[in-house]
Formats: sequence, structure tokens, C-alpha cells
Amino acid sequence: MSVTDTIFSGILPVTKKVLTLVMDFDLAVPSVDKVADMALHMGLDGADYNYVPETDLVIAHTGILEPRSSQKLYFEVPTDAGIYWIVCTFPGHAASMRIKLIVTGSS
Ligand SMILES: [Cu+2]
Repeated sequence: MSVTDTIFSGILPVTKKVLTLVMDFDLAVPSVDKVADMALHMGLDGADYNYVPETDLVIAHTGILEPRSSQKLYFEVPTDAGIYWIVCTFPGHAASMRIKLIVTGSS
């Protein structure tokens, strides 16, 4: 498998962010939007969980990153071809802070 493309759908602002890798297999209601909605509805408990909802849709994630900070995130590229997203699940950020990863079946 290989990652063939990444598409920035928005400019990543210098604000708090949580990068969350999401498998997207539901084209009717994209999984990335489901995960973003779940994170938004974590309410006051969200910060305790880095605004990462507990769901099998989440493959890997960072903690909350403050402006001008960074964290290396190592993860295995999924073996299943498909569309994946890296999305910021900090409340209100998911609409613009997302990157599409397209994984194909052959390298
Ligand atoms: Cu963000």
C-alpha cells in the first residue's frame, strides 16, 4: 500500500490542535465529520481526553498541542486502501483543520 496524495482543505492556524487520524469508509456521512461531532459533544470532559472520542474510527492521535509546540506521531499506514483523514478534533477546528490521505492498494 502507499499514500498517494495529501490534500490540505484549509490553512492550519496557529492555535491549539489535536491531530486525529480517522478511517473514512462512509461516504454518505463522512467518518471524519462523525468523529468531529463526537469530540464536540464531549463537553466539559473533553479536555481530560484530549478531545479524542473513544471510537474504533480513531486510528492514532496526538495530545493537545499548544501554539508553536509539536509532537511526532508515529503510526502504521493502514493496509486497507481508502480515504483517511488527519483532523483537528479541538472543538470548532475540524471544519478547516483536516488533511486527506489517500491510501491505494499497491505501492
Ligand atoms: Cu485545531
